[in-house]
Amino acid sequence: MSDITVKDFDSWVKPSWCPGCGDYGIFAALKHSLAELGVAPHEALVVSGIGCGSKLPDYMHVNGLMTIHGRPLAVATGAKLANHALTVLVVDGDGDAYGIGGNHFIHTARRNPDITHIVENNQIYALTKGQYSPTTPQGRVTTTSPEGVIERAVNPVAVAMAMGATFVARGFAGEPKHLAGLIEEGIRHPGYALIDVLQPCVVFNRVNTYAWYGERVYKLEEAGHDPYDRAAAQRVAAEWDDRIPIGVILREDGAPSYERQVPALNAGPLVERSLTDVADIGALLRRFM
Ligand SMILES: Cc1ncc(C[n+]2csc(CCOP(=O)(O)OP(=O)(O)O)c2C)c(N)n1
Ligand code: SF4
Ligand SMILES: [Mg+2]
Repeated sequence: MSDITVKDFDSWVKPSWCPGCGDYGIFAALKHSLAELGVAPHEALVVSGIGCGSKLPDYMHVNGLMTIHGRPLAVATGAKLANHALTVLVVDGDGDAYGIGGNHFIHTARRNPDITHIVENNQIYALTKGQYSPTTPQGRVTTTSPEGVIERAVNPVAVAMAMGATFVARGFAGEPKHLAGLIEEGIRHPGYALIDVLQPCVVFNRVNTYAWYGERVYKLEEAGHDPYDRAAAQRVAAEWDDRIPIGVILREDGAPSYERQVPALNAGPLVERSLTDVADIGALLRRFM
């Protein structure tokens, strides 16, 4: 039994999210899952991008890094390659993860580094005041789609599966206990784990509210879904509107993580090696001086 508690992750910086924002539920779930797993603040790294949700590392006592918009997965992959022992998480918004960071998203899913990716999916660009995002439903009126969004919405869980992801889940910010369980499973999974989180934005998304989700979400584990069955996972991933599944949609055990397969790291992660073991510093200096 670990003596790490949720309080260990408390910071003196108070969140500036709007009252009622779904990010509070996600924040609580994340702290709870780390405490439950006995991961101490110095053993975890939380990387974010830019957005309302991406402010999260600022509010938490943990190794935190707010990167640039759309790039947290690339930075997190570098950290994991350097230090395999670190529990690496990425927390960012739907615009960050699936829009500007969409290319990193699909390639990280197929690369399979041991990173847990929590996406605060409010279906809008909230920080910049209400432009439509890749997950905004087709036809929705926003500040940048006054006549309705033309494009079809991205289905992130289906995309992750198509790219070969080995752990794909969906949570709901209004069910933080359930979400904490999903985050725990994602952290335990030794590969890339996507946890797309339905996150009400009480200011810029007045349609997908707590009540709207509350009437629709159902738990996959209670419905007898088998996450090891890829065909069943594809069917579940296609469900939306009247019934929205939350829980582990797909998992695959035994696939090696990316960092375990990089030949240059056969002798161990960089943090465990001396600089002279990794490179001939003298030769490098002579070449570039
Ligand atoms: C390269 C770059 N392009 C655009 C922006 C402006 N920008 C900041 S946050 C953001 C959208 C954030 O949306 P999302 O990731 O969904 O986060 P949310 O605010 O909804 O939590 C944009 C477009 C930026 N900071 N950097
Ligand atoms: S604008 Fe929306 S996403 Fe941003 S803090 Fe407020 S409720 Fe949360
Ligand atoms: Mg968003």
